Formats: sequence, structure tokens, C-alpha cells
Amino acid sequence: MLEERISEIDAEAAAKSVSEAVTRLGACPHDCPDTCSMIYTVENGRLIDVRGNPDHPMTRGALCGKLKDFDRHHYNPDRILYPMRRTGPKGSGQFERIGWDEALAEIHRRFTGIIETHGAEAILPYNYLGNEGVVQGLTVGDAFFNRLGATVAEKTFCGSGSCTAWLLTVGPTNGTDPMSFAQSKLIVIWGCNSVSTNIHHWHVVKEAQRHGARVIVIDPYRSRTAAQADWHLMPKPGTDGALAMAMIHVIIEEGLTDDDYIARHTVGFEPLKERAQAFTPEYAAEICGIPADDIRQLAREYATTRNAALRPGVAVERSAGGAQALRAIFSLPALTGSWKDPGGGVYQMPLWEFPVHWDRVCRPDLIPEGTRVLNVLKLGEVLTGEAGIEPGIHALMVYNANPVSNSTETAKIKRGLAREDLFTVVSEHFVTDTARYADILLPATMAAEHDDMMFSWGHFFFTLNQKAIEPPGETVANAELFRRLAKTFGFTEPQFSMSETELMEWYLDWESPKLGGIGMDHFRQHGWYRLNIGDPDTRTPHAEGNFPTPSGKCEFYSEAAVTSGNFVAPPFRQMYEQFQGGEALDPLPGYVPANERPETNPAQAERYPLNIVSPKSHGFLNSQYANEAHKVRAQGEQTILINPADAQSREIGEGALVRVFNDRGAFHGQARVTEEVPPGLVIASLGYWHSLNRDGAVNVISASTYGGMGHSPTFSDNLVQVGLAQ
Ligand SMILES: Nc1nc2c(c(=O)[nH]1)N[C@H]1C(S)=C(S)[C@@H](COP(=O)(O)OP(=O)(O)OC[C@H]3O[C@@H](n4cnc5c(=O)[nH]c(N)nc54)[C@H](O)[C@@H]3O)O[C@H]1N2
Ligand SMILES: Nc1nc2c(c(=O)[nH]1)N[C@H]1C(S)=C(S)[C@@H](COP(=O)(O)OP(=O)(O)OC[C@H]3O[C@@H](n4cnc5c(=O)[nH]c(N)nc54)[C@H](O)[C@@H]3O)O[C@H]1N2
Ligand code: SF4
Ligand SMILES: [Mo]
Repeated sequence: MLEERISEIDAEAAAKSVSEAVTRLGACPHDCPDTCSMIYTVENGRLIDVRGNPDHPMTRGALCGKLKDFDRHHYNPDRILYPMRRTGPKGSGQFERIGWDEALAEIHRRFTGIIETHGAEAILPYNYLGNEGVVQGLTVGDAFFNRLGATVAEKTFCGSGSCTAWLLTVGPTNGTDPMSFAQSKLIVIWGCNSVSTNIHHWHVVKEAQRHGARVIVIDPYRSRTAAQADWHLMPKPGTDGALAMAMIHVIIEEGLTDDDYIARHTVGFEPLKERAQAFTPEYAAEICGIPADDIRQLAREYATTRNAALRPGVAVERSAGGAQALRAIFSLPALTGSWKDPGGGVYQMPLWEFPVHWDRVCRPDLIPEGTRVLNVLKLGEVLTGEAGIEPGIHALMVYNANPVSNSTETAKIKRGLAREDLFTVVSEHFVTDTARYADILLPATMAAEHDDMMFSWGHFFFTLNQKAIEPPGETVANAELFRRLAKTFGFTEPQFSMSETELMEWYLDWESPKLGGIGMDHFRQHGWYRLNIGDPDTRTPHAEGNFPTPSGKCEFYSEAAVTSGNFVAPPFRQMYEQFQGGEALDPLPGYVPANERPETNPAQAERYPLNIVSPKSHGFLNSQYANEAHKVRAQGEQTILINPADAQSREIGEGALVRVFNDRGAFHGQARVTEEVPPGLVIASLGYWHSLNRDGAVNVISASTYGGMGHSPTFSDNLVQVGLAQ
């Protein structure tokens, strides 16, 4: 009796607390292909729970480990809550609180002075995808900086080489729906660590595997994903071009092509065949280190299994030959006709599918004619004056980005940021390695504290993020930051006074058939909308060709590669245009040797004999969360994975503190001696903060060289030496 009453009381209490709790629909703000739909629960104005939206077909109610206590992240006591001014030396991280009025007045005074003395191009905005929203993300400051006349930043950290390769081969198409992989019978995951970086797609892959699909992973080391594959092939980093060209060779040589598809829907088969002739499996085996018979088997399995899908990750582009390798990979499904099958083809970045008026978001019309463009991968050269540009950069504003952790040659960036005559503004959640150098530090909101609309580069859902709680302290959303800046500078374009909701209404292309006639109400009710582009179980966008290339066909041979030359696709060069007119490119896919490999650069390899690959860490999101003790505990400290042979010759034992270095810099980590990496390669994951780590972090050793196309980075194309730390 008593027990019954107690359980009644419990039920009443539970009902009461539920009635007091309010839920809002959220969207993960991170630069992650999954773009999860979330549910925020708020009680008495406090965010008490964040979970995955079970109604969402990709998210399926589950968030990744990084976000599972996202509510707690919002209440991290280290958050920047007020505008601040630097009081100590640059890099010291010493600041004092100031008011917003003071901060804005200071920015106005310094920017105006610089514009008068050096011109507005002496101001550089530096931003990336710390927040990925249509309203608060990559492009949030473009309209303001374009109006100001600042240098235009080209942002090619991620996916730019693959996008150029994709546009040249198949055009601005979205390719295969990641959900269609449920129909696949063979899945080749190429340079992607889905278990960590695309977990909700990995669920689809596992489902296909349970239904008999074979999962092949191509990765230079035994990643978490490779460990779960049915077959793991280990090319040397940056040699994928040779492997893919050899697959093409075998497919053609052994008559495994779909001749009808090739005849009707492709151009350039004959020159491709000729190019592929040299790439015998034996020849490719020498380059990429995969046995010739394995290459043959891979090609045969791929070409003879119906519903064979390719999932190249962003990592493939990160070497001199990465984009050329991707063009070879993107050519494969047209050779075998796999575009005809649901769950065939290639899953790339389907950004193009999202009906957004990017010209309204970025306002390229406001850019003064002839304004220069600088690439963010060159930040070190630009800030130290090495780049020799005129005018030099006298003011830098960083938002949604942490270049000291994530960019290249970061020791040089730090030297540049330490310049006394450089005025640096950083908008941030935390005092990151970059924020430590700010003259003015501005406090930014987190996802539950502002409204946004997310697109995705890993599925076809738009997802609404509703503000659930009031911003703490004096934090402001990025959109509000730029409203305030625009007002301070006297800019009167209506966009600069529009609210987040008004911006969403204005930015989305509601007339597009892809939005199926819905309006904002749909989002407020459901939180997400799957673009109206067909059922993933049956969808075959290129069964009948329909490639949006100049020829309307899949272009093995691209005339435009020669005539228009290299280019950076949107969204990396604002969202409005393709920058054309770079150097002429090879019209055909092929193998381009890496800049820094022992075979291709023996002089450098004499001093720095090991390649290094620096993939994403499982527990951090780029550099985010790497300042939270419980997240670092879960991820573990910076490790250097090294093969026993390489460890032995250097007298490095398991757990030893080692130093990784080249001419560009040095960092430290703990050795993990393991057969998971082949001899000649070391692995150090991205994300650790210099200020919290032993000394430096992986990008001190990264070259700022461009990869082959689209000004992609070369994070997988670096030589280092490893030794015991002193
Ligand atoms: N060695 C190596 N380097 C790499 C890579 C690699 O694989 N290896 N990967 C590259 C790739 S693919 C990428 S995408 C880049 C990522 O580079 P970044 O985009 O710089 O990465 P994040 O660490 O995700 O985010 C940067 C900062 O944005 C801040 N931020 C988040 N939300 C907001 C907001 O709403 N407002 C403001 N003002 N700030 C916010 C975060 O606190 C964080 O400090 O790194 C690249 N660097
Ligand atoms: N947990 C977690 N998830 C993330 C992120 C994160 O930081 N943490 N970041 C997000 C972002 S911004 C991005 S861009 C994506 C990236 O996601 P992914 O595309 O998966 O990128 P990485 O994890 O950098 O690298 C994937 C794999 O490629 C391999 N690789 C490196 N170089 C080569 C090469 O030359 N050839 C081949 N074949 N393989 C190579 C690496 O060994 C690694 O195992 O992940 C997103 N998701
Ligand atoms: S980081 Fe990626 S997997 Fe994790 S919750 Fe966000 S979108 Fe989902
Ligand atoms: Mo990325």
C-alpha cells in the first residue's frame, strides 16, 4: 500500500517536472557531416539535457560521445562571458573585462585608422566552420567585411580539392544519398574514418554489412573504421592516385566495363584507357605498397558487384596528388555503370543540394572591384610578412576558427600573431591558443543560446536550431556581433538589422521544388526537412547520365580543366562564384607524386624520414572539447603511433615521451608502439591545444603548400623525424 503511494508520488513528481520542463528543437552546430537533430530540455531557464532527436532518420535519437553532455559544455566555467581587452603580452592570455561599447569603439577606432593609413585591404577576416550554420556559420561576417572592403579570405581547409575534382568529373551534383548505402552490396570507404567522423553514416554501413554487404576500407593505417572492415588495404599516404588508376587499368583490361553506359554517358574513355595503360597492378604496387594481386582483387570485386558504393573521405585530398586521385575515384562508377544502381555511385559533399540564396548571405555585390583574395592556409606567411604582400595585414579578426591549432605552419602563425603592430580581434567561447593573442576578445554564444538553420555535408536534411536558453553573461551570437559591428560602422543595408528568423526567411530559397512548398512553420513543428529529391531506397540520380558538366556527361577527360584551369569551388571562396583562371590542369585523372615522401623527396627524407598523418581525433571536434578535462581523459593525451621497427631503431619504448619535428617546428607526444601503422609512417591526431599540451601540437610540422587542385591543404603530405624527448 505504502509502496503504491510512493510510486504514485514519484509519478506525480515526474509529471510535474516534465510539465515544468520545456523542450526546443536543436541542431548540432559542428563541422561534422552528421548534422544531428537534437532536443534541448530546459527547466527554469537552465539547459538540463540535450539528446538526439529519435524522429530524425539519420540521427535516430543518438548523439556522438563528444556531444552527449552538450548541456554541460554550455556551463563550462572557463567560458568567455564578457568582452575583454588584453593586459599582458600577446599570447599570455591575460585580459581584463570591458564593456561592449568600449570594445566596439576600440575596433572602430583601430580599423578606421588602419583603413586611412593602409587601406581596407590591410584588414583580414579569418573564419571557418567552428559553427556551421547558414546564419551563424562560415559566411556570417562576409557581408560586413565585403562592405568594409577588407581582403577577401579564401578558406580551403577541407573538401576544396575534392570539390574541384568532383565538379570537373561529374559537375555540381549531389551524388549518392548516404542513406542509399543501405542498398549497397559492396562499400569502399576510402580515406575516411567513419566510426569517428561520420558515425551516423557508419550505422547505415553496418546495416548494409548485416545484410551481406562487404565493407572495404582504404587507409594507410588501421583506423577504428579499418579495424571493423571486412578487408583493409593500406596504401602509403598520398599514393591513392596510383591505386585508383590501377583499378581503372584492371577494369578496362579485364573487360569489366559497362560499355553501353560509357558510350552514352561519358566523354574521354579512349584517352583515359591510354593513360591507365601504364598503371599495371605491379607498377602501382611499387608506388602505393599494396600487393598487385590485392589491387586486382579490389578492382574485380568493385566492378563485378552490383550496388557498389564509394565513400571517399576528406583526407584523400590532403596531398599533392590527392585531387587527381579523387578524379580517378570519381570516374570509377561511370566505368562500371554503378550509377545505375541504388546504393551505387559516390557519396560526396551534397552542399549543392541545399537551396540557399548564397548571394544574399555573402553579398559579393558589396566587394569593391579588384579587392584582393588571400588564402587562410597561408596565414603564417601573410602575418610575418614573408608573403611580401602590399599592403601587409594590420588587423585580423578571427571568428569560428582556431588557426593556431588547425591551420598550417603554426609556429609561424604564432610569430605573426605576436607582432605588436597587429590589431587582433577574436570572437570565441574559450581562450583558445589563438584567442590568447587577441587585443580584443569577444564572447560568443553556444548552440542552445541562438537560432540557426543548418545545412549538411553528410545528408539531405535541413535542420532548425532553436534558441532554448538566454545567452549567459554578455555573450552574443555571431549574427548579433555583425549587426553591432555594422551599426558601429554606420552600414545601413537592411540585412544588417535583420533578426535570425528574418535572415532564415530571406536566405532560404523557399520557391525551390527541393523545399516541397514548406515554410518556416514546418521547421518549427518538426525541426527538420528532408529535401524533396527522391526516396533513398530507389534513388539513382545518374542512371541516365544527367551530369551537370559542360558536356552533360561524366568527364573522364575535362576540357575545362585545361581551358579554365584550377579553381576554388564554393563554399570555400565565399558561396557565390567559382574562382576560375588558375593554372591549367591535367585534363585526365592520374597519379601525382606526393611532395614529401622518401621516394619523391629523398633529400628531405634524409633528415626527416617518416611520413606523418594527422587525422581527426575520436573525442574532439577539430580543436573543440580539447580544453575539457573529462573529454581529454576520454580521448587520452596526444599519442604518436609508431611501428615497432621505427621505434626500435630509435630506442623508443611503449609510452616514451617523444619529440616529432621537421624544419617547421616540433611537438611532443607519447609513443604508442603498434603494428597498426606500417613502417615509415607515424600518426598523431588533431585537436590538442598548445597551451594545454606538453609543447606545441601537430600542425607546427604541417606545410602550407597547396595540394594539386582547389588550393587544398597537404596535411597528409609531410615528412618528420621522431626521437626520444630530451
Ligand atoms: N593536421 C591537420 N590539420 C587540420 C585537419 C587535419 O585533419 N589535420 N583538418 C582540417 C579541417 S578538415 C578543418 S575543417 C579545420 C577546422 O578548423 P576550425 O574551423 O578552426 O576548427 P574548430 O576547432 O572546429 O573551430 C574553431 C573555433 O570556433 C569556435 N566557435 C565555435 N562556435 C562558434 C560560434 O558560434 N562563434 C564563434 N565566434 N566561435 C565559435 C570554437 O570555440 C573553436 O575554437 O582544421 C583543418 N586542420
Ligand atoms: N570525432 C570527430 N569527428 C569529426 C571531426 C573531428 O575532429 N572529430 N572533424 C569533422 C571534419 S571538419 C571533417 S573534415 C571530417 C573528416 O573526416 P575524415 O574524412 O574521416 O578525415 P580524417 O579523420 O582526417 O581522416 C580519415 C582517414 O583518412 C586516412 N588518410 C589520411 N591521409 C590519407 C591518404 O593520403 N590516403 C588515404 N587513402 N587515406 C588517408 C587517415 O589515416 C584517417 O584514418 O570529420 C568530421 N568529424
Ligand atoms: S558532432 Fe557530429 S555526430 Fe556528434 S552530435 Fe554533432 S553532428 Fe552528431
Ligand atoms: Mo573539415
